[in-house]
Amino acid sequence: MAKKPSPIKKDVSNDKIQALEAFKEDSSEQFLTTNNGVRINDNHNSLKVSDRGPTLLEDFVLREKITHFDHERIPERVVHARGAGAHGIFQVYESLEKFTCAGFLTDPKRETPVFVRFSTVAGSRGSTDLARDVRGFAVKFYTEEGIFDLVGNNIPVFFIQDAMKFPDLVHAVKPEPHNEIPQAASAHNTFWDFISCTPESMHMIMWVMSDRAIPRSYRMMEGFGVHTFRLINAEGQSHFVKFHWKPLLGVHSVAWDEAQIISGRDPDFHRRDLWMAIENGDYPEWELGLQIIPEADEHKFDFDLLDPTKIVPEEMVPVQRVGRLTLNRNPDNFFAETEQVAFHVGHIVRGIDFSNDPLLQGRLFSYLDTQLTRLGGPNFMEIPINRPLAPVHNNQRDGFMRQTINKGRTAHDPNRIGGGCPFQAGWKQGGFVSYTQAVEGSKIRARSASFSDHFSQAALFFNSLSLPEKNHLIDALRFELGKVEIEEVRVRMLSLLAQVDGGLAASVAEALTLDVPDQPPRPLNLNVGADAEEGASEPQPIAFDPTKSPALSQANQPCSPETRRIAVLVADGFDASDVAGLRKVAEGEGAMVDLVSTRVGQIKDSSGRLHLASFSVYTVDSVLFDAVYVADGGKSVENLTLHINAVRFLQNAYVHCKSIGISGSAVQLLKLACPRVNDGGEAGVLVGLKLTAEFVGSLAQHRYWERENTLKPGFEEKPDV
Ligand code: HDD
Repeated sequence: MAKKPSPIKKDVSNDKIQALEAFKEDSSEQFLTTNNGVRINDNHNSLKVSDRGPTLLEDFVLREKITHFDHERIPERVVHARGAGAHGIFQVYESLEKFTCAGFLTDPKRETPVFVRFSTVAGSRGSTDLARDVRGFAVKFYTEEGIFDLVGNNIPVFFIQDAMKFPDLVHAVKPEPHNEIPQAASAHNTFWDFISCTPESMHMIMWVMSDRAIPRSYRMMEGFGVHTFRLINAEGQSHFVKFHWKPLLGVHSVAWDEAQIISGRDPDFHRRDLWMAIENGDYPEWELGLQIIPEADEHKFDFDLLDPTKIVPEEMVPVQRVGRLTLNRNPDNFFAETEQVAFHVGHIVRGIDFSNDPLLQGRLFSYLDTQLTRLGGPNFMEIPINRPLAPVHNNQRDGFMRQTINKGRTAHDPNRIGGGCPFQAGWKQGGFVSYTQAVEGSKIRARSASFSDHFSQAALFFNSLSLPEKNHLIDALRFELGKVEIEEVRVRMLSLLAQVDGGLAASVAEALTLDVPDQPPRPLNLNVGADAEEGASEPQPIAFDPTKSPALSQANQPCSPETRRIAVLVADGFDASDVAGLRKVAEGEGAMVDLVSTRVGQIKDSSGRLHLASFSVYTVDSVLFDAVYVADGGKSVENLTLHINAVRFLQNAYVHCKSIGISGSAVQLLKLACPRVNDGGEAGVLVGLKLTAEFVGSLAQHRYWERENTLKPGFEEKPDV
């Protein structure tokens, strides 16, 4: 199963591209027209009675233009409003027919077109990409047997166990209702009030406070289907499955301070990064991973497979990499494609089926329902980006903006007039048949006791992190709870954190000048209905599992200099041969080099030759790059030292633990920017001459987090209290 076919060819023209082509409009060398196709003679002046007189109601050109403009906006998504999308293809390595009959997972020759949309959850459409937040990772497969949407996130668990709580969760994290503050941030009272009353969210909170919530790039995120699904083979047999996306570039994150600066410098950082990578031909790639669990093993875990706040640790059930997703084409039009794309967990194809996860079951209602408001009616599936490639035949008719012209006089089933068409399809004819599962029980509002351990996997996650990652998580909690004004909420959170890890709770408490309560008050158990019997859903004893899962730490991720951006600081008088040497090595390794100077435009090297600086220290900051190299050249360096922005550029790169190359005389700038660094350098700071190869090599580590110890006192790993 692990065998890979030869790399997928990059510029596939596929059926979906052809299908979209029919709807595209290109106005080059065309006359301007009204929507009726009438050529417009003056697009600048409305029709008036004399040139200073009133405008005439008759002006159909003006009225059409303004009317259309007045209605250009549609409601943004209630969550995941901010996003970016791209087209691509998916191809399975080897047939998975043992487990599923889905064509796109059984035919290794088939290239299935996909559209992927990445998003943040809480912010509005215009909010920053770098908010601390979960990232949506939604994949639409246009398979030959219909559309399959894998509507996942970059975090494998969720805040809540039952869809019933979703509106409350979202109301809590969104800006507070009285003053609509803050935008795209969870660091506020209502969010933490909700969380402090919701112990089931503690595992998710660990992930959201970790570096996973501030990715370096969409291209460097894992994706997860979250819920347990089913795979169904041609014999109708079922296996449970967890879906994963594994980025070939590895999982990497920025620093929180950096994220906040990026939010000001370039709120479109992730969107731009995805766009540029595809334009440059650096197509982002992920492998589809499956954790397959035989039905017979359903109850062999110490958690419930139906509980969306739990992972199946990769060390328990390995992730088999079964295929590859390549994003190779940017949309032509953001609104038509990325904004109008409608994902739905209920878009499923034969060979895949649902589990009884109560969160998933609620989602099955929500996604279809939301599109009716967002896209204005039941015909949203006819919008080009949402149309399946598989032919559509049914008796659904009419509604707002109907595109299809259905022929014939029958729109009912059964019928004799239309010859009984369209027919139902049996299983052997490719019909979708829901998996036959025996179900028995009383009608009750309840949650299974097997869902009640809220802390073991939160602890597993925390324990599995490297020391810098733990520090980042603690700092994130200090930041978030530091913004909470209500002491009771902070104290309740400390109680919950203490049940994850005593050292963690103590470190957070220190920054809040609070004590961790000795006897954590029993968390308000809002899982229980008002009439439930006292103690009826008392949590199970907490089975603390100290085992580490190395797969959870980003410290164990692949990394390479590929597609990384190096800022080369130069000013008039720089040493061009130094920069040329760096460029050669860097580009050879797949990295990108940009000259950043004290102004944009032409600058002179030491021999008077002109070079183009695309950026200046006044238009960008080092937060927008992966590494900084300060080129040699006495005059150039002296010039840079006069600009506080150049000094801060280098200082930020140091503070954010990036690779730094200091060539020859550039040490003067280093001394100014980072007085604490000695000439011998330190982790990730290379000082000297002819160190280009070493410097480019150092990019492969992504970050030198150990430098953080020089910036402030850090977290010490202590035994649990
Ligand atoms: Fe959701 C959008 C992912 C729980 C209701 N969700 C949405 C998107 C993603 C997710 C990636 C954006 C899709 C796009 O790019 O257009 N949602 C998740 C995951 C969840 C989850 C991984 C838990 C495992 N969601 C969830 C629940 C509900 C919703 C429990 C409601 C009961 N989600 C929605 C929604 C959205 C949505 C309101 C907003 C816009 C849309 O659907 O199309 O229906």
